[in-house]
Amino acid sequence: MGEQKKCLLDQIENPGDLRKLSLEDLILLSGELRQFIVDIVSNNSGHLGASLGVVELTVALHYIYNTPYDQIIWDVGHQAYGHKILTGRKNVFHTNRKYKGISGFPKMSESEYDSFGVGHSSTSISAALGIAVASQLKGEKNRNVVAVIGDGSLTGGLAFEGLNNAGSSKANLLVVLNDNNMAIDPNVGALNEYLIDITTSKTYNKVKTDIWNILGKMGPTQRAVQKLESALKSALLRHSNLFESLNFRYFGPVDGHDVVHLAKVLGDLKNIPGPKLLHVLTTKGKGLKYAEEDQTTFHAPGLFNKDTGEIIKITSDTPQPPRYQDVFGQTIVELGETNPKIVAITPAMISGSSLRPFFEKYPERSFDVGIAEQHAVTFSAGLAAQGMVPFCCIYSSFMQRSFDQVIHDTALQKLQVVFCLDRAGLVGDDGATHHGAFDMAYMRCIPNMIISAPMNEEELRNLMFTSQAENYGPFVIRYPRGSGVMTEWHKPFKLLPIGKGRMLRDGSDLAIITIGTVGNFAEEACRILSNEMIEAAHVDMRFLKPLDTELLHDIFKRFKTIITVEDGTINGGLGSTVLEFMCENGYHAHVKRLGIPDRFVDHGSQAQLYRECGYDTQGIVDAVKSLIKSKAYSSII
Ligand SMILES: Cc1ncc(C[n+]2csc(CCOP(=O)(O)OP(=O)(O)O)c2C)c(N)n1
Repeated sequence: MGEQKKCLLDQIENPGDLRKLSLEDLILLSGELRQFIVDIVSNNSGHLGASLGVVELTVALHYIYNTPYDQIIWDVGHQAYGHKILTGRKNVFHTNRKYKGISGFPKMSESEYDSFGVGHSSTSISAALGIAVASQLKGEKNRNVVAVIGDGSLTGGLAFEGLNNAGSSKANLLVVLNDNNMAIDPNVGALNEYLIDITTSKTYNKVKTDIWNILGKMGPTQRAVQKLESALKSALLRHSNLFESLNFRYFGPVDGHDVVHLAKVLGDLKNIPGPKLLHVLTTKGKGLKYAEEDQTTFHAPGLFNKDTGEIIKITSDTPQPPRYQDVFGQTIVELGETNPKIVAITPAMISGSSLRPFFEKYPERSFDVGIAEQHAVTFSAGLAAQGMVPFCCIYSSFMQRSFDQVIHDTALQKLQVVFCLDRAGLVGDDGATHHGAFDMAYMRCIPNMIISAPMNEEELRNLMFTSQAENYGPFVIRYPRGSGVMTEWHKPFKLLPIGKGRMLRDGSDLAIITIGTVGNFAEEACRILSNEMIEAAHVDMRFLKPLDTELLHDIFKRFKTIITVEDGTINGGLGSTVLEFMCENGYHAHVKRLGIPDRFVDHGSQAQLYRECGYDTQGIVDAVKSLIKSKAYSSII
């Protein structure tokens, strides 16, 4: 990117200022906006490539549409940094994804320009249709509604449910398909092939030229619309179009980096009623050579040197524990060697789940199914029905999409699917949409499920080993984002007894019951408390289901003060399970539950959020001390 004199962006407080610019100014502004994003994201981390790819589109949309009255609905929202900067958040953009700062995704409570909150993919068309229909019902005839969806997000079934519904409506809706041929990794599937075909097809390029010639000559009059339709119809005789067959008027493909042309096209489309789709071709990472060349890395690169593209890593002289996802990624390769039935399924998260080594070593046993979590689960269930052992790897929060597929297609038939839930618990800077808060609560109520959470890397390996050693039916292994605690983690596999926890430390004053990696906070808390002559026992449950009732009987017989700690919602999770056990078995104890409270937790670092929610080491120590001081403790002990 060449050096540009910065001036236009500084003048833009909101899209109203943008609309005062000339068409030609939009080119300069786009360059400045792109540079601004690079400057901040290289220093702050966050999503990069997607926002760089839609700079011109963002500028053109806000230039043409009367936002916030007109509504722009971004899909996923990781590409909306330019939108945020142009809609009054330029001066706070350096707080993006930081604790108490602005969110990395559009959020209705943050700005009137964020028409619909998002973070998970494939929602934009349905939401936009709802908004458009509501506008019709309210008699707001001149309101425009635009959904911007990537080719990756279009692979999600929900997007097609939206298209199907919108196509049969008369809603005044524009879907902008931002086609960069990428999800986080290269986009996959037949739809992707279709989009490549339509993009490179001579017929379509001819149609595109015909249409824009007509629009250019006639302007936005009814006559132009009619001519356009007849041009399209004759084009369709030559080449069927998926979107046209769903009753959308299809336009494009157009160059998504020609901001002047984009603005003209959007201006013309504004006057065409009904559901329309504009196919826009963009390059992910546009404008930064290294980001264009390595689009997967620069999807969300962390800190990087903006001049060289070098990723800045915090280095240390001493060996550091690995990330849980990498332990998972290496372990599934090892298991795949001895068990040829193991297959890996991911909904578009090969890199994010560290599955690349497995995909490279066993391509025939590896399936990237697109951003399609529901399908991923039922597809896995089908594989399991024929005796394969699917490791269905889905981030905890995205697994929420597949609730019925887990119940109806998997658990009801007691099929052996290993659900590997990465990013379980508070994930940090992605915030409320991405926290893996609910999986223990929503999995626990399903019969036949085994639900486990390792406390460290060695446990993760052993749980993975155990899950495939025998057919136990559906088997959840949840593990968090980030690094583990062990540097010596690569040990021979051990079979773990299903539904059995372990007493890690005995004590006399109270018991702390944990599940998963928060057990490490508890261990540390026990050490601190012991120095202050408070002896806490610590139990790591390992399994939320089946429950180790023998261990719990022992705990409730011996302790009258119990703290449960979990990296999940306290409603319906481990704490609730322990309370149910206590009531059902007639025990009487003071139980304090620590975990994610009954509210949506925003973004920040994981450490900041654990602190806020009060279940880090300090939170456990504080909870123990306040319990011991409380009347309940002395009356009950
Ligand atoms: C339901 C869901 N699954 C997975 C993700 C993780 N994810 C974030 S962005 C992304 C790729 C989106 O691709 P596309 O829509 O083409 O946008 P691009 O990044 O290419 O601009 C994925 C898989 C998500 N946000 N939501």
